[in-house]
Amino acid sequence: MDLWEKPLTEEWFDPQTYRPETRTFDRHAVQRAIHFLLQAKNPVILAGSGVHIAGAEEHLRTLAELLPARVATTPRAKGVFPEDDPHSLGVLGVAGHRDARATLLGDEVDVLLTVGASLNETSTPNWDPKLRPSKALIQLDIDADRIGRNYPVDVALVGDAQSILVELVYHAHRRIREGVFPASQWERSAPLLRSHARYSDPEARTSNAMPLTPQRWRVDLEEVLPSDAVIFSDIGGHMLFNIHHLCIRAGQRFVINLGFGSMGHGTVAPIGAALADPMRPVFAIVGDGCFTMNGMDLLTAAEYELPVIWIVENNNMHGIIWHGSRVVGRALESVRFRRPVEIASIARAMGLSSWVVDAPGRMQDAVREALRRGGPALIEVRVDGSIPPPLGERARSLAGFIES
Ligand SMILES: Cc1ncc(C[n+]2csc(CCOP(=O)(O)OP(=O)(O)O)c2C)c(N)n1
Ligand SMILES: [Mg+2]
Repeated sequence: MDLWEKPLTEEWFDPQTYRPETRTFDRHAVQRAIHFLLQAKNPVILAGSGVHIAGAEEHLRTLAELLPARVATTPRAKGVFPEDDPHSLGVLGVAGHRDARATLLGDEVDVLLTVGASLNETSTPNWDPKLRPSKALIQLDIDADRIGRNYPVDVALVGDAQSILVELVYHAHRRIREGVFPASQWERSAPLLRSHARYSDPEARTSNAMPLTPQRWRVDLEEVLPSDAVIFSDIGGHMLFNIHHLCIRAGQRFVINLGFGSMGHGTVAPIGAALADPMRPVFAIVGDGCFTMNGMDLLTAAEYELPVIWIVENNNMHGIIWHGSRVVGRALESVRFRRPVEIASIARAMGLSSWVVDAPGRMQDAVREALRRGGPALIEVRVDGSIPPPLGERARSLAGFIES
């Protein structure tokens, strides 16, 4: 105690004095990158979470429109480029979209620019060699040590994503003024699909089935998600459904903690977000497994009347483990709950407004009412747990590991 109570006489240093920010750029590298990008017939940008950290969303859009380039994001960066934009390929990697996969792993792409993406296992479909473009790979990263680590690069752009995108746009404009015409052919290709057909299971998105499909209520939710919403996802099958089936638009933000992927981040972190940015509507989409591991933290939100809206997808199981184990070959029955938990009642006992949604077309009213009331709220969605999340290639590749 006496130690803790002692006044400190330490001198504190401004972080800038010992952790300088990498805002510089290499002009020659920028010029080379623009040379390749303006010559590219099918330029593609793969945007990672560095775009968000640098606050470079607008700069990314400017460059993409200028060329034009088609843009995919990593799962973690979902939404840094608006997914309803005509140039959006969606997400590449775990639970990602057909357009991103077909384009980035196809043979059309001649120049690929990656921005703030570490090119890890989940975002590169297991370091697929087909990700390499035919003419040039341009890798932009603030950490020089990441460059060329997983794919050989033709142009390395070391630095902050915003600073370098500003330079890329500046130099592209200059070259265009000098008479160079961008060679991009994308405008002549068939436009990308934007309706339900864009997704891997379009029927489930419009299904009126009961029990409710995990896809359908997410489509319902999109109708009422505010244009500046921050949406947290926890870890599990619900995360895969979130990555695949929510369309994140300009102004919205999607957050997942894919680092160590610990259950609970998506349940608890939104409390911090609501404290940090009280003007933005904060949502959390979490599974019943994550919720029952960490849900007591809702008391903090109740205590401080923080307007977080939790949507708990209740499938009575650790769905990703059950479905994943079936793909790998042996269903783990122990991860299904024998007794269903009434999540909405837990929330009510803690002083939150709560609703149960168990039918198509009902999510909208629950969300509108939660937003109108303004305090912490929880919506329990009861879904058909037998519908597998979009595990896709990842499950097959994990299955491969086990066999070998
Ligand atoms: C702390 C922690 N324990 C275990 C895991 C492994 N794990 C990942 S997802 C998951 C189950 C998630 O269940 P739920 O929240 O109900 O999501 P669902 O898959 O059903 O959508 C488990 C056990 C983990 N990621 N973190
Ligand atoms: Mg579950």
